[in-house]
Amino acid sequence: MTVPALATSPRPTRDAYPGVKLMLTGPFGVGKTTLVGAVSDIAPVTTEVRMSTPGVDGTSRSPAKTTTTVAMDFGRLDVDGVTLYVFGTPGQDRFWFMWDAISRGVAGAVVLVDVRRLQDSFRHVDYVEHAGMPFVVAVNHFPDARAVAVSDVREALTLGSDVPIVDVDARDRDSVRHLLIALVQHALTRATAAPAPAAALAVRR
Ligand SMILES: Nc1nc2c(ncn2[C@@H]2O[C@H](COP(=O)(O)OP(=O)(O)O)[C@@H](O)[C@H]2O)c(=O)[nH]1
Ligand SMILES: [Mg+2]
Repeated sequence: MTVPALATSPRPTRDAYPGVKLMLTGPFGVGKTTLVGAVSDIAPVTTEVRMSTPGVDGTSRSPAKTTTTVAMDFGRLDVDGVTLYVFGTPGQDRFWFMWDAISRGVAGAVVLVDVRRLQDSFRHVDYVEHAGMPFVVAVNHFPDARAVAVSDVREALTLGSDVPIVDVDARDRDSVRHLLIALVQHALTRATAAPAPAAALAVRR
């Protein structure tokens, strides 16, 4: 039996994808849902639910936080006629499998960090590094966080000198737009600097 709608729908291709897909990742409570909500031109899609057992996901730094993002956050914004799609990773470890789906086809990633617990972001940095995607590290400043030098963040996260580190206020639209533009510029710089892979050359011939 064939399902007509499925049988006739063209498969979406990369060329037909009318915008730039970006990934947003970072530990629980670092401000991902806040960031997407601040910057999105559309009502952000979020899968925020009340936590059944507060504390399970490491809420010690966000004791007032009573919700968690189950699957992902999604927002969309226009920057000079280019549409950016922002996909935030889920807050809970058991949804780790979603990361590969979210990371497919992304132009780059933001790793959001909290300087009070940089170690919580190690695996997020590891993930984007191993995936080989361009990324920027964004420091979300919480009121009781002490000022930390950019060089200390770079050293603590063992980041290469080419990885931009950007300050952000996840609640502020302009600040988040500035961050996402920095990411797109970084991705473009990397794309133009990198030699074209052999496979790509072969099909373009
Ligand atoms: N003061 C301050 N609070 C923030 C900031 N970003 C997020 N928050 C708060 O931190 C808590 C966790 O943010 P949330 O976006 O849910 O984190 P997520 O788990 O990464 O999605 C929420 O109560 C936010 O209101 C920020 O830049 N400054
Ligand atoms: Mg969230």
